[in-house]
Amino acid sequence: MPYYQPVVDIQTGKMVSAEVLVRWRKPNGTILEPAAFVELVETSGLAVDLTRSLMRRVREEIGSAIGKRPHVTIAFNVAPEHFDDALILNDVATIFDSSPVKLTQMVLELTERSRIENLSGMRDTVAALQGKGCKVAIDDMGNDHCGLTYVLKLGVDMIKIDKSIVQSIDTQGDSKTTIETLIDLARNMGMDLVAEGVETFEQVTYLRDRGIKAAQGYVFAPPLPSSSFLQLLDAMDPVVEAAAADAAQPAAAPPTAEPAQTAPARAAPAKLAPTRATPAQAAKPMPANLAAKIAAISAKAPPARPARAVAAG
Ligand code: G
Ligand code: MN
Repeated sequence: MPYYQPVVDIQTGKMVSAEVLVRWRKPNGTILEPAAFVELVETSGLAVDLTRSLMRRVREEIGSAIGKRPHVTIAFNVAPEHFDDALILNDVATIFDSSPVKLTQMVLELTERSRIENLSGMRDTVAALQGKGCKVAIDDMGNDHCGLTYVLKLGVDMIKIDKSIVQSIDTQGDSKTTIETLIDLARNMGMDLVAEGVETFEQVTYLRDRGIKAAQGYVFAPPLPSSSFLQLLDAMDPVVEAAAADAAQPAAAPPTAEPAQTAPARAAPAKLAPTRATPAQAAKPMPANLAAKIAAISAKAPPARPARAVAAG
């Protein structure tokens, strides 16, 4: 079943994306983390089917909410073999074509745990996906398996910095070197960077100070089931319907409000997809704590009492 982890713009506090992560609920109700079954899924050749069925579930669960927010993307983990013969392109197009979600809202994360055999074939698939407006990311960059070759040769749009690098920012000097190198690389190649596994406010500050725009991790939110994720999305990014806005009273604004110190708002309001959403949706009571927490962390001062002062400049 899909879980959704928000990706936050740490310069503005907005939600920019959600990564779809699989959780396996056993009949007895316990939830298995992917680490416990990813290897099984990959070695048994089920990865392609698993991604496909996740995509369908995601379309049903959050397709309408995502469709109303064209500036928010959905990221899927995709196994290398799913890039063979442009299979993934076919799947994305078939599954999302007649849904509210646009292909420009798709991010496909190449999770590379085994060596990629057909680099030029993969490169063609990446280009074909980009031709349809999808973005392609290299996942887990900086961990033991993920090589520079893929970044240099595949022409991807985005690098996701592995959580092991982010988590050792505070303790290992070479992590900082790795991050700075990735920042240079991304800048030179015109790619976006997303930091994964961000767990502390100090890490957010470090990443933001170096100009990294997007981050995800437990400091913001864990992967959430669709109901919580949708509430959070509404709290962080309420959709104001044209018709509903006329009728709505000012008091109907969500209680979580804007983060106090939000940086400049998006230049132009994002185009809203035509939609039939109920006005109630924008006014629903939210998991105020989570949205407020994210707003606080994304603002430039620590959420509660600072453990230590944030260095000025
Ligand atoms: O490899 P990939 O980046 O696709 O997987 C992300 C994994 O990391 C998920 O299993 C998710 O639950 C986990 N995760 C997400 N945020 C954090 C975090 O802040 N810390 C740690 N340790 N794991 C995280
Ligand atoms: Mn991933």
